[in-house]
Amino acid sequence: MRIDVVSIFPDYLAPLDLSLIGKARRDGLLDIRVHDLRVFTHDRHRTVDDTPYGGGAGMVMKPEPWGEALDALATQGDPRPVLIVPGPGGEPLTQRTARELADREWLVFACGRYEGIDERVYEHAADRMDVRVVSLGDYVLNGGEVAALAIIEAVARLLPGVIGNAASLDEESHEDGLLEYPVYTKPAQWQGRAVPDVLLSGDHGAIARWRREQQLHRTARRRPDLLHASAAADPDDLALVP
Ligand code: 6GU
Repeated sequence: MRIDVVSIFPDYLAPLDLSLIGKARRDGLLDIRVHDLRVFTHDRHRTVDDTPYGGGAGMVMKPEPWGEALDALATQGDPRPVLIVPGPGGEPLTQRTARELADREWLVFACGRYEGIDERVYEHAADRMDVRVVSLGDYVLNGGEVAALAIIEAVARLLPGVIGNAASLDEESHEDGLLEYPVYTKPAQWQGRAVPDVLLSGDHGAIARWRREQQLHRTARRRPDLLHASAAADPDDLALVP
């Protein structure tokens, strides 16, 4: 997969050199290129923002640098890229979104700052790219860079070869619509606290039932919104909901 990231703070994307994503890049599974938006300015101060038409607080990112940056990218390849614009006004990022993006060959991230990017940039980009504004949740970050890191990690780990143990992908929170069950490792006693007996029993049926129940309890308590969708899909689970 190819991923381009455009930002006025390319150094913010330095963590993409680390850990599993860094290894996937070195192994040639991920082609990630980070670009400085200011390269596409032409004035002495390399200006990327200006005051909003209509008034109001803050600054708006100018359309010209973004237009040039996206034009420079979109001639560089054949498949139609997805343009992902991280922002608190976007569609929520979910595991489904991550799976959809993982099926694409080419992702472009436009990391905005300030009050956002001039709306005409989205319209301009839509001729050549599938534009998606994506939010991490209902709170505000200073810019799209941290969100781009999160989205890239959620997507990249779904690609074949990025994660060593692919089986671990299936048993995670959100893959089956529920939160994950609690996990334990050795020692069996620690600080006066015991691992639940059932996990030491060797009874795989009992362990599977206990884990499902824990998932349902945990989801009911922390994310009741998820539980309603999941219980509708699996009526047997209703009996286990506290
Ligand atoms: Cl994706 N961007 C920004 N700037 N703030 C956010 C966000 C994204 N998601 C939640 N808050």
